[in-house]
Amino acid sequence: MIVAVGRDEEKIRESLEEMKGLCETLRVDVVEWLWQKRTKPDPTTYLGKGKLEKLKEMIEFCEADLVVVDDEISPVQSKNMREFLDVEVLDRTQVILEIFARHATSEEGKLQVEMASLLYELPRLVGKGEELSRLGGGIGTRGPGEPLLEVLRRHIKNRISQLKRKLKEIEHERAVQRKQRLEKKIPHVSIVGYTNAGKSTLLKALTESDVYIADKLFATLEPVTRRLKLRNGRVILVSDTVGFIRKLPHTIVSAFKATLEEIKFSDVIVHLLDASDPYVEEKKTASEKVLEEIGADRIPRILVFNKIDLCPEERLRVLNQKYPDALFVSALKREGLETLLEKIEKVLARKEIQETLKVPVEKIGQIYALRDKLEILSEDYKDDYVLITVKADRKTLEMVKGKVTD
Ligand SMILES: Nc1nc2c(ncn2[C@@H]2O[C@H](COP(=O)(O)OP(=O)(O)OP(=O)(O)O)[C@@H](O)[C@H]2O)c(=O)[nH]1
Ligand SMILES: [Mg+2]
Repeated sequence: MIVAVGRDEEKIRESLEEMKGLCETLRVDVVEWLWQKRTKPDPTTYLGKGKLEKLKEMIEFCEADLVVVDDEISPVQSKNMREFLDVEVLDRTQVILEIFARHATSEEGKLQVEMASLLYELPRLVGKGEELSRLGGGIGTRGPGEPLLEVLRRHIKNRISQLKRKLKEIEHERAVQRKQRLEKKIPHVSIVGYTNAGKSTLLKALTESDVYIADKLFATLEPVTRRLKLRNGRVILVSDTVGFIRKLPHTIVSAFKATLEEIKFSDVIVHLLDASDPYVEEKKTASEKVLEEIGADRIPRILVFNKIDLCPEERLRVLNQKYPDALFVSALKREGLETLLEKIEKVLARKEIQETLKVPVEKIGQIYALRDKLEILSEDYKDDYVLITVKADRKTLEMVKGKVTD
């Protein structure tokens, strides 16, 4: 059973459908949903009294054993609902956390998920006093007269600090790698977008590499980076990252800070959207919000509609009219990828400048060796030097000049 409250029927329906998808990802069968039109949820029971009774009847009728609330609910609401309905109650954040927990494979991913869960749990311990006293001791380090709740809170806090330290270390490693990357001047493109937009499929298609793809939500939790050679010979890095979702719980944003922040260091962002999704525009807005939240909203962005193979002409025409700068691709059928690569090339090139250098003949080899970082536009051989016009970003150009000019 999924329940929700809100004012706008259209919005609720859309969000409920998404929650259904989230549940299915967890292999939870959704038998029914119920929603209530009201400005704000009831502070103690989420749904109003009448609706709650109706929900209880429905649960008995369908023999449901789980209620999922499409919102983040308070400990009190959760406790009251559980007691009244006599079934397990999960909220939106818990469902997303559970998906993340099942999909995390790397050490970092697992630590981040644990961190997010604990951040969620901590302020919720209060409502759990009774359950805890039923659990009894068992934690073992309770000081004299220290209430069990306090012990648990202390344990969670300690674990959070421990996780923070570990994640800091990983973050540090990342920063080192990033520094090396920045020093090597390899341009970096991040593919971002709503979960299930096809980000991993696009990365795979662009780089012809093996990337995990699945028709489930949040299939990718850890960023994957691959090298790609553009047609002008330049090498770039392309990453795919954790998908966005509306109402992305802040405990997740905070725990996945390092992962999400990688996006901030890209030179170009490819914002991928599923053109066949009727809610594509809401998802676009939700993703833009996340980009803003992580401070990545000023990076040059290319809007790309994916899955055009699933769309009728008419729909593509409408989208094209509305978003004249957007590109249209099918990552699965590998359509439109050339145009996308050209566009990436162009956007990267905007940051570059060109200059004509006077290079002694014996040093020209050094310029050729840097071909994956710069573009040679023309060469004019004179007696003992070459006039060569190259295009690169300012720093590479400085570095080249230092090396090859007298
Ligand atoms: N028809 C069609 N399906 C596509 C296309 N691109 C991706 N898909 C399918 O969409 C589903 C999701 O693809 P992924 O690449 O895993 O999506 P993602 O954005 O990485 O998703 P998360 O990692 O879960 O956020 C898969 O079933 C893909 O096969 C496309 O161009 N056309
Ligand atoms: Mg993915």
